[in-house]
Amino acid sequence: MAVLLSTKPAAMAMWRDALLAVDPALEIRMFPESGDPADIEAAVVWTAHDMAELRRYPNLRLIVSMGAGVDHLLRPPGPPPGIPVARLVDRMLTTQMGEWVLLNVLRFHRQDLDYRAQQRDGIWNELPAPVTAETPVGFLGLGELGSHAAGLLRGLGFPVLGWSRRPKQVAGVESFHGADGLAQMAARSRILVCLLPLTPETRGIVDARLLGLLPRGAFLINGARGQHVVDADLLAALDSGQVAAAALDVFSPEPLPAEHPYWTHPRVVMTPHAASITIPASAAPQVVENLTRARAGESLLNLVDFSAGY
Ligand code: OXD
Repeated sequence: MAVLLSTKPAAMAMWRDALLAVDPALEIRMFPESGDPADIEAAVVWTAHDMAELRRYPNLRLIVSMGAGVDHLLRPPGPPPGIPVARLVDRMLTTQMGEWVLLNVLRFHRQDLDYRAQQRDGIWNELPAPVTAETPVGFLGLGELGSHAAGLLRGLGFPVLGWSRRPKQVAGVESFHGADGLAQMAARSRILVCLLPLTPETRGIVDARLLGLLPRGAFLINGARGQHVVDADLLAALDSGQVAAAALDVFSPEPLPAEHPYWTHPRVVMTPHAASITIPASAAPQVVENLTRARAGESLLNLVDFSAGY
C-alpha cells in the first residue's frame, strides 16, 4: 500500500523524505505518478489537489491536509464520502503564526509605518507614546492559532478579546460569540486579528459593517484566508481612515494579481501567504501516526468536523 503526496513540486521531495524518516517502510508516490490506484491508502494533499481525483482510489482510507486549513478539501465536490480527513495541528505552524501576528501587532502599535514614512522624508518627529494596556487586540477565531497568538499578546500586557463561533474560554482572554458578541468585540478592538477557519459562515465576515464597528483608526491583521475579507470594503475603509492600516498574508485569488491595489497601497503590509509555512519534518510524525490509526480503525488525531467546516 502507498501514500500519495500532492503539493508544489518544490515541497514534494521534502515531504517524501520527512515521511520516510519517520517510517522507512512507507511507499510514497508523488502525484501525478500515482501508479496503480488500488495501491493508494492515504492521500496527503495541499490546496491545488482536485477532490474529484481522489475518487479514483478504491482503497483510500485517509486524507490529510498539509496545512492547518481544510477549506480546500471541503470545496465541491468535497472529499470522497466516508473517508476521514485530518488536518495538521503542528507546534511549528502555531509558533510561526504567533510570531507573524506579534510582528504586525507591534508594527502597528509602535507606529512603525509612520516612523518609516518620516524616515523616508527625513523628518525627526516624536509621535505620542503608545499605551499597551489601553490597546485591546480582538481575535476572530480562538482555535489553536488564535489562542496561542492571544497568549503571546497577553504576556506583553495587551488586553485580549476573542470571538469564536461557539462559546469558548481561553485563559486571560475576554471571550465573545454570536452576532451580538462580534459587534461588541469589534467596537473595542484597536487591532483586529483574523485567524478564523474559512466556512460559509465566515466568508466575507470582514466587510464594511464589521470594519465600521471598529474604533476609528483601528488596524486589521489577516492571517487566515483572503476570502474572509471583502477587499473593496477594506480598501474603502483604508481610504477613509476608518482603518489605519492592514497587514495581509492571504488573498483572493493567490497569487494576488499584479494590478491589485493592495500591492502599492501605502497602508497595506503584505506577505505572500508565508506567515506560517508547514515544515514537513515537524508535521510528518502526526501524518504517520494517523496512518497507523486509520489502519487499525482507531480515531484520528485532528479529525476534521465536516458539520463545523474545520
Ligand atoms: C494553512 C495555511 O492552512 O498555510 O496551514 O494556510
